[in-house]
Amino acid sequence: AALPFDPSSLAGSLHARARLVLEDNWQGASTVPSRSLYPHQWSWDSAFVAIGLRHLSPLRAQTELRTLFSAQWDDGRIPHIVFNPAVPHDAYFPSPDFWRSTTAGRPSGAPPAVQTSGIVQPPVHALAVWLTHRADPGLSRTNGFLRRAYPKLVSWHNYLLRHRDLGAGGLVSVVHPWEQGMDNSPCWDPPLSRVTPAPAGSFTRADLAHGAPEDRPTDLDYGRYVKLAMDYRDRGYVDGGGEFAVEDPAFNALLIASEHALGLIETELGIRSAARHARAARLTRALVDRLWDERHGAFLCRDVLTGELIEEHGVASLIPLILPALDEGTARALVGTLCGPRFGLGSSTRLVPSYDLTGACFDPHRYWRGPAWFNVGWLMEHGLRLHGHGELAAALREALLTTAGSSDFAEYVDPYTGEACGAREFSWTAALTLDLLH
Ligand code: 9WN
Repeated sequence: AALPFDPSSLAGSLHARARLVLEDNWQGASTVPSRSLYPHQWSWDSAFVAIGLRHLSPLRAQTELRTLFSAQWDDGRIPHIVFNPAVPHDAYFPSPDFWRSTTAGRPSGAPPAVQTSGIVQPPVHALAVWLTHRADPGLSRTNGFLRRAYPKLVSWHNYLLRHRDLGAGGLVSVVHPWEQGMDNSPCWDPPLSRVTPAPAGSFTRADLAHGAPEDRPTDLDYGRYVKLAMDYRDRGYVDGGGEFAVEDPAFNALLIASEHALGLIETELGIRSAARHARAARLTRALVDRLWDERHGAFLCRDVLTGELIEEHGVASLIPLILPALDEGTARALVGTLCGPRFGLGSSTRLVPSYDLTGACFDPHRYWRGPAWFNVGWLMEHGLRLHGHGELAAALREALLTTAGSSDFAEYVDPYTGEACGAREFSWTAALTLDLLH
């Protein structure tokens, strides 16, 4: 009889290469996104990494997440960066002395023993915890992984829902473009245009030592990122009152998906989960009520400070396709947009661009203004399968795997040609490749 296919048995295979990337980027208790460009632990990167790592070592995936959770603040926030004290300060900007999480009276209950940033990233963690638990439920029961992660996830989601509903409409706002994770998306251009940038000479970027300037955000973008982060820090990381607050469809959709995962975790732990699923349903309704744009068949971002929807189509507008409770009409419209001229899937592109191909700001190489990213592709592949578009999902999966291999696990790629951009041997590209192979 034929043996079951074991992808790891092929030396030099995509599986073996992806595994090597994760081994090289492992620091002993967590994984760096890239050894050159991002030499610390990042929040949503670690969640995606755990999703792949669980196929190699469920214990290591658990450790990845536990390390991140040990940097959680008393108010529940999970910081977007956990700094490695062994890495020189000038290796990444902004460094710990910019964020000052352990000084200035431990703002908002930042942990005393580890240095972190003060902003957050998309809440993919409950999903990652649930999938990591499922990879080896026996181990997780024996070492209490799920039981110990649960209260941390609850307080993380409560932080977002209690402190970040800045638009008072039941959704979470991000207060910095880095929080949403798609740093220089053209969706941020209108709200950012109101922010006076920090003077160019007042900080030194470290990213340009490792990345081509035409693939990265501009100096003007950075000036504004710095100004917003400094103001937040100087307010003691207290929410409300800042110059930037945006309700984003991807951030909120990931929160909803993670609320459902938290419901599954509760059932597994013998805790009633009805309230959790009801909250996810409420959030889904708020997402549709506040951000759905019928005319374009896409979700949009809402600028909370003006109350206006932002008329730019970043790929975040499609990510709610991952939600099982999305009604079929909305899901169909999203798939239409994904395959239409703005994103071109299956006609002009084989991967999902990060921004509208027809948009005035489209640039196939500049970071989140056009290139295709693998975490986005992975999410869209799931969404397509979930809503019954198996053929499209299979073609996207194939394209993601081929391009991950040919680009040496690039951070992002030209959505037309698959040409590698940014860092190579990027952790979530390798991790999600492994997940797609299993
Ligand atoms: C700022 C680590 C992170 C990702 C983000 C990506 C990029 C950082 C940067 O790298 O952002 O957080 O310095 O550009 O945009 O999504 O988590 O991989």
